[in-house]
Amino acid sequence: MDFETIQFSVSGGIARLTLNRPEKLNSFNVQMHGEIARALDALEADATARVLVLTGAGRAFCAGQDLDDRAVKPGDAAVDLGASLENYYNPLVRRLTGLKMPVICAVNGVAAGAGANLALACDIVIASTAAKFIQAFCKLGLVPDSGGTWILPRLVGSARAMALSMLGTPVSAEQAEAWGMIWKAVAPEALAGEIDALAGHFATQPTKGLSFIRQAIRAAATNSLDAQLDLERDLQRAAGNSADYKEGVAAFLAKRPPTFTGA
Ligand code: LHQ
Repeated sequence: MDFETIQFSVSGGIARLTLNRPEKLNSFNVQMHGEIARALDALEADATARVLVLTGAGRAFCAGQDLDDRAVKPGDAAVDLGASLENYYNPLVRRLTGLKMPVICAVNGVAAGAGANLALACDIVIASTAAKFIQAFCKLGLVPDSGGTWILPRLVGSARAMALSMLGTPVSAEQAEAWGMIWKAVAPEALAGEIDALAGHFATQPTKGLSFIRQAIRAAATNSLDAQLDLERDLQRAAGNSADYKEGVAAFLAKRPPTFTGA
């Protein structure tokens, strides 16, 4: 596929989407949103893909919205930032969180604004110790978006979410790990190896069961215990009908490694 602002590939069950505007710290413009949407269309249509890895090219992960983009730059014409969220960021977060496979984020460098919250919307976030997370919105008179006001308090609690959002204080990768904001912080030179190992693992795992797990954990943020018990029953029923469940049990009883197909 011909992309300019991203790189996208699927190989060996692993889909990789790399934000690729390094000179602008991989900030989002309309073209990049369009190209990501096309890549996600291709991903959803690709039955071989079993895990998505999201990362950034160059020294940054993503600096959020490109503040130089005509679609969001205050000028003579009125700009509707709500429309920008409605048309681009909200669909992106909805699609990423709704994918039927694990989504890993390799935060290779600074993640600011919508870039920070895009990373936090992923299932497993591993960050280089060269990275930091910045809720930069308050410095522009804006509100954290891309799900930031929803996910951040759930990850780090209201007190930290409020201060980080109102002050825009950078959070180091190590601090983010200590606070439970991300899964792990690793040395910059270890990031690619960690991500490859994790993606390679997921490419051989029961994809359907994993997608039910992410669905259940995400639903738990708003469900009552009663509703969650019902959801677990429904998802377990569906998981129990999967080929991978049969294979997992058969492999266990035969004392051999399972061969999961993702079905
Ligand atoms: C950039 C950007 C950038 C353009 C670095 N845009 N050029 C949603 C809906 C609609 C509208 C509004 O927003 C949103 C959501 C949002 O994401 S709002 C938040 C937008 N993002 C920010 O406010 C972050 C702005 N960037 C920064 O604060 C810094 O660049 C960080 C802390 C990310 C990195 O700092 P440094 O490592 O010191 O790099 P730098 O500032 O020197 O940036 C390098 C270049 O990248 C520089 O260009 P230049 O031509 O001077 O080399 C920057 O202008 C450019 N750049 N972020 N968002």
